[in-house]
Amino acid sequence: MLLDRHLDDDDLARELRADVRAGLTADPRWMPPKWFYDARGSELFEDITRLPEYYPTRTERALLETHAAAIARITEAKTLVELGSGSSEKTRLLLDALVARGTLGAFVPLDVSGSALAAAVESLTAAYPGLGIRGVVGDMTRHLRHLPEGDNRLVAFLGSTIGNLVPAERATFLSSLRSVLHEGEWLLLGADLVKDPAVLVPAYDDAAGVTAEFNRNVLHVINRELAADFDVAAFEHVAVWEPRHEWIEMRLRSSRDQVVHIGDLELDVPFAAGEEMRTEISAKFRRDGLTAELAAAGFTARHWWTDPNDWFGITLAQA
Ligand code: AVJ
Repeated sequence: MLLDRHLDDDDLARELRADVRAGLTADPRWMPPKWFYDARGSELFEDITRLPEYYPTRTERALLETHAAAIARITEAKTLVELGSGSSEKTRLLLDALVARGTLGAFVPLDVSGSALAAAVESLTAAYPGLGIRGVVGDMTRHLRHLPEGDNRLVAFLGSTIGNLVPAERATFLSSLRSVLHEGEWLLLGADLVKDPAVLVPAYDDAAGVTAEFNRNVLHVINRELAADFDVAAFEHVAVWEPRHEWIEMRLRSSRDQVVHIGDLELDVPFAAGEEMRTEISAKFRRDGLTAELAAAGFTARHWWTDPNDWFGITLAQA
């Protein structure tokens, strides 16, 4: 099994402690969304992608089904790199198109989760015996310089994961990605678009309550990893559209006055009744804004594909 590890469980444990200490002592309190995704959280996210209200995954998949052949023809990529690959399901559409085009020799998925990556590398190695597949365990905001060299690489960053970053973080991320690419190499970026809040908000506050469970899962993670005693049922799921920033904000609202003890940090965290902790931002984009952000980082947007509703966009940009 080919896996390069730049992050191990100790690194992740240290990062979680630092994030919990910083976020839970801040005003207002916050937690970064990366801690949603333990095994249970990853399962809940997979469930979210199948909810009737959650349109992004199926909309992006349909776009890739329609346009993967064009992406292969335009890029003629020899290496496909996927950032935050997770289960790599949508990746297969790109792999199939690039294999059919006859240019692809290698696939490099990068993810923070070593276990998810190992499973993906194993099943993809069986499905694509002709490809060199090498997983990189790492954080896409810190380990881009460890991506293998290759000529004519295509970096796929799908699912609108970029929406978890605030604008300044996006600028830093896109510039550092640009700096590891050679002129002419490619970025395929999937981005959820600004739309009616009557469509957006239910996508983050579904009727079945799956997103609420996903949101509260971060409290289970902190309880388990840091010997904390969050009463998970005493936190309510909140999803709001912030028009000023054009992002969805997920929060957890304390339903009563309570003090949470974080055992491993010897930290007591008071929550007032109604107090909200931010757990995720999910920014929504406009074509012009994205093109400008890409240009500021040194990318030229070459192609843009969207669905008939203009709900989700895929842009192909060149370094
Ligand atoms: C995986 C970050 C793209 O923001 O839509 C889904 C995560 N959060 N429902 C998103 C998520 C709540 C998702 N991303």
